[in-house]
This record gives sequence, C-alpha cells and structure tokens, in this order.
Amino acid sequence: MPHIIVTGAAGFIGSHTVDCLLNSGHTVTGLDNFRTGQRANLAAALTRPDFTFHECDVARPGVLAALAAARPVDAIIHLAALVSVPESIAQPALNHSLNIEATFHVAEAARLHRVPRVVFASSAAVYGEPVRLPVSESDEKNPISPYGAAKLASEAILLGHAAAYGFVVRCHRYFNVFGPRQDPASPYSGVISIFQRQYRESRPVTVYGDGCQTRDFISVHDVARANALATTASHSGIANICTGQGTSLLELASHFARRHPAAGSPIHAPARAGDILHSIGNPSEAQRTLGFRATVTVESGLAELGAE
Ligand code: UD2
Repeated sequence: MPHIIVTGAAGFIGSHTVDCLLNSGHTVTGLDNFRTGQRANLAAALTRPDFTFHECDVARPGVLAALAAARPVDAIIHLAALVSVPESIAQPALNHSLNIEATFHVAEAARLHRVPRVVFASSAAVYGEPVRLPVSESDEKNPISPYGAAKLASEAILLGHAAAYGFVVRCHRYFNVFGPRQDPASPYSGVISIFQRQYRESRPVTVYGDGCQTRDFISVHDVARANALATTASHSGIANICTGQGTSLLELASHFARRHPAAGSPIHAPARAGDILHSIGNPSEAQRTLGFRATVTVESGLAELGAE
C-alpha cells in the first residue's frame, strides 16, 4: 500500500485528506504540532491500524527528514502552515519560518530520502487581486500579503528542487475551502463557517462591503480528493483547485437565510481593508493534469454543514 506523509494532519484540510487517503487504501503517517490543528479532527483516523501519528514541528530542521529516513515514503502532502492572512501581516517572521522555511525542509527531506512526489498547499492568495476572471495559473501573480508571497516562494522552492533532484511536485492553489471541521472561532475563519455558526445561533451575520464580492467556494471533500489524486501524478506543475463558479456574499447569505428563516437580515459593515473584490479560478488545468473536477456545489456543501 502506498505510504503517504501528511504534514498538518490535524488541521481542517489535513484531517480530511488523511481520511480520504485511508479510505482509498493508503498507509498514512500524520504530523501536527497542534498549533492550530485539533486532535479531535483525527478521531476516526486514530482508530485505524494503517494510520500513525507524530506530534512534531516540521518547521524544525531534520524532523521530517528523520521520518522519511525511517520508512520509505511514496509522497509527502505538505499542508502544515500558518494559515491566516492577517496573522501573516501581524507576524511576518513567523510566517517566514512556518511557511517558507518549513517548505524548504520538506524539499530537503524529499531530496535526501528520494521521496518521489510532494503535494503542496498553495493558495489563490498568490494572485492578489486577479488580473482577469476566471484566473489561470499563468496569469500575473501579485501577492498582497506575506502569506501570499510565502506561498508563491514555496512553490518556486519546491519546483526548483523537483527539477534539480528528479522528483515530482504538485502545487495546489486552493480557493475558498469550506466544510466540516473548519474552526469558526477566529474572526479570520472562512466566511461560511462564521455564517454557519451565527445562523445556527439565530444571530444576524455581518456582510462586509456591499456583498457583491464573489468567491470560488470549494468543498474540503473535493480538496482532499485532489490531494490524494496528486500523489500519483507523473509530472510537476501548478493547478488551481477550484470550481470555476463564483458566489457572491449576498447569494451566500440568502442560501443560509432559506435554511434559517428565523434569523434576521444581514448587517452591513464597511469593506475589510485589503479585501479582494472577485476571486474565481479557472479549473481546467487540474482537470487536464489530474483528472480532477469539483463535484460538491455550495448548496449541497451547506446542506452537509446544516446536517451536522
Ligand atoms: C481567502 C482565504 C485566505 C487567502 C485568501 C486569498 C479563507 C478563510 N481565507 O480569504 O487564506 O487564501 O482567500 O485571496 O479561506 N466576510 C463577510 N462577513 C464575515 C466574514 C467574511 O462579509 O463575517 C467576507 C469577507 O469580507 C470576504 C469574503 O467574505 O469578502 C470571504 O472572506 P474569507 O475570510 O472567508 O476569505 P478571503 O477570500 O478573504
């Protein structure tokens, strides 16, 4: 059975990726330092004999390399990161360590221990405000945060190592990922997890700006499947992981309002500083190179959240 290391295994995307890999017959080693990940996210995985977990920090040199040396690895899926754009602005040095240096250690572990494939969690944040919609991988990259810049730099580090040392790297630029286990507690959580909690508690949601901004919301189940598919890719490359469909904040609020008719109308507040107006990805490269196509619509994804 292929053996896959997942960094950031206890996180939102990490834990779903672990579940998806285990359910498709892989042996998985999960790593997490619980900085933002939660042990509860791995409740199902931890009962499985084909899952091993290590509490450790992949930003520390040698940690990942030691694990890759201990047992042959078919792929590393590198999801451990500082995941918040505002946090990267408040703490650029921490962003550098967790998002750039940690990626370099992943590249080195792959080089030193002949790991044939690395899958990397990049982000639509590399584009900044997209120059056209839907945005394609070769379009201009103008990151507007240390987070976006670190993701772009990490792609380059991994692809350079891959070309020089002969392994395959797949960089996945995730758009707005949503689904179960996304922590709504932080003010910087994804808008869907925040709305879900507020509607459930019959509190009105806040829409920043006029609500006409659009996002390409993709289910975490689709993202996990794209990660698993990339562990057998034959060529290095970069792909948007998105649906190609935009949903405005007002449309999103009305989806929720239909499910929670008792909740009040949304409150409007000024647009958030640095907010991008429209973000919609072109999904064709992921389809061409991985055979990946998103299958979960926003409505069915919200139905799953509501059923929790
Ligand atoms: C997403 C990613 C971020 C980065 C960025 C790249 C998430 C959580 N964040 O940021 O990591 O990749 O894309 O461009 O996926 N909003 C409201 N009310 C709320 C909360 C949010 O109106 O209570 C609005 C917010 O102003 C924005 C939209 O909802 O226009 C989406 O906000 P978000 O924080 O979910 O994600 P985004 O696109 O800012």
